[in-house]
Amino acid sequence: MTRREALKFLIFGTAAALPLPEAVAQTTHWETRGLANGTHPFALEPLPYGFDALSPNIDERMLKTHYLAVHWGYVTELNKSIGLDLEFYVSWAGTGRISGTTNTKEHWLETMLKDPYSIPARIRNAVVRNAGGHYNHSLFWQMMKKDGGGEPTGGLATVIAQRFGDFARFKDELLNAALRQFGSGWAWLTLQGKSLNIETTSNEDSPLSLGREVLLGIDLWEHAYYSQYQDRRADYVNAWFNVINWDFVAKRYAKFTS
Ligand code: MN3
Repeated sequence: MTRREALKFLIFGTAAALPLPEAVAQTTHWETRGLANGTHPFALEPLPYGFDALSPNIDERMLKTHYLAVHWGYVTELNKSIGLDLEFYVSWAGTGRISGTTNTKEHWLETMLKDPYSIPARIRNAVVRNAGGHYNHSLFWQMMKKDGGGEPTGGLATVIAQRFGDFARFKDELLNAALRQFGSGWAWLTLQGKSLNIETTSNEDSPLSLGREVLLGIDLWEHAYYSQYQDRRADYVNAWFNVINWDFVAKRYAKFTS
């Protein structure tokens, strides 16, 4: 299935014939020097829930398009741009760094974002842009869940209260940052050392490139909310708070601080 066919499918297709995400990922054909189909390093990982799981906060059609068209596009373009420099690709493949587990690929993705100058100059911009898109969206799906929301507990709740006063103030601050972000981008709760911060990035820029770790983030591109919320970005952000997967956020906090 080509991207054009997938898009056509999203618009005109029926639920019964919906392709599996894995199938979409496997049919992400790309042609480049020396690399056969099927050897592309990155794939669209399955969503951890169904397309209707976040409804009504994030409706099925919007999530489907976001995942199958937007995220898939980043993965496809990331593979294509990496494939334009066979030496760069082989430098990872040759040492076995991409032949193993998903973790290994995650490590590669993180390395590219933390140290963009490790990427050959002529493919750097395209790789960083699409690696950011892939990384941000891969986390975004996991940061949400069916029947999520509420407030964090345990150590994460304590540091949020210490840093922001209380959960309500934290929520206000994140909402305000999201509203102030001009144009496409993301609002984040990040970790720098042991310090929590709310910040925003433009386009698909990753906090990793600024030396931070990501705990939580919200996609502020219009494709993430416009079809359901139009220009009511605040309504979207408030609804998103109802689907946050705080367990996932707490695990990330523990991973980076323990
Ligand atoms: Mn997006």
